[in-house]
Amino acid sequence: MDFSFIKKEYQNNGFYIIRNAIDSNLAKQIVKHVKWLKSKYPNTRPEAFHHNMLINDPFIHHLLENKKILDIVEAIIGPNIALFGAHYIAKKPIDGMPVGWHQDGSYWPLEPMKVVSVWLAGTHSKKNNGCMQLIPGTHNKRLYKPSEMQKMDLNKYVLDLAIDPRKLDRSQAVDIELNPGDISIHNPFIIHGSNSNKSRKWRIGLTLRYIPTSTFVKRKDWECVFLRGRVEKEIKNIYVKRPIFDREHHMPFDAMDNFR
Ligand SMILES: O=C(O)CCC(=O)C(=O)O
Repeated sequence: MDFSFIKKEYQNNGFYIIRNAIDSNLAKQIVKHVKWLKSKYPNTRPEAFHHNMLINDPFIHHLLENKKILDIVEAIIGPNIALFGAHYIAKKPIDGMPVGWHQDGSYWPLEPMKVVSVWLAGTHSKKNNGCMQLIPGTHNKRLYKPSEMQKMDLNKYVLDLAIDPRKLDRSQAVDIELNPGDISIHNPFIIHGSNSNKSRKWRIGLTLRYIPTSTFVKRKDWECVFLRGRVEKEIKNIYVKRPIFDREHHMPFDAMDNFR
């Protein structure tokens, strides 16, 4: 599908929402995956199901192979695509943790900072259960350095650094309200965050970070997934092998037979 129309909106606003990007059955399997990870890692909060727990998981690879999402990503970063980050930010009912205001690029060792984030909704993600909020236009500003940010308590916040909210015009923030299967995409410079989830319903999102294969991830032994186009031989990123489904170690899912 041709998603080239997205690029202009994305460039102007720093984000874009695509409704029904994946079908509702796949969105339900995202929720099931989070519950499965919760029993696999009982001592980890579900806001912290990070890259290392996901990168060799066949269900995640199944999602990453989704043609529509890759077409959307291609419209933004071009035809040679890899994933360098995956993270479930799954907020439990009643005490799901907030994400302080930040720009993703402040954290990332990318050369150059060419990257787009996809936020994929497994559940409804609304104002009342702590949806992502972002401040349009801030993608044209400079990146805050980690040294200019506040240290946050990881027992209370999802991320360990945040921009002092008094430095921001939060009256301009927009709520990125999504239904299961919708996605939003956002720019690494845009300032965003989210409130806690005090509602009685889960808020489950999967963030996926895509780079062109010409971007180098300058972090030792960091594993990426090559997804489309061609690998740039002179860029020494590490790409994982496609995993093989194994009932003992992986969640069963609809397309697991393709992973044998
Ligand atoms: O899931 C959230 O509430 C925040 C997401 C976020 O910070 C991101 O995807 O970069």
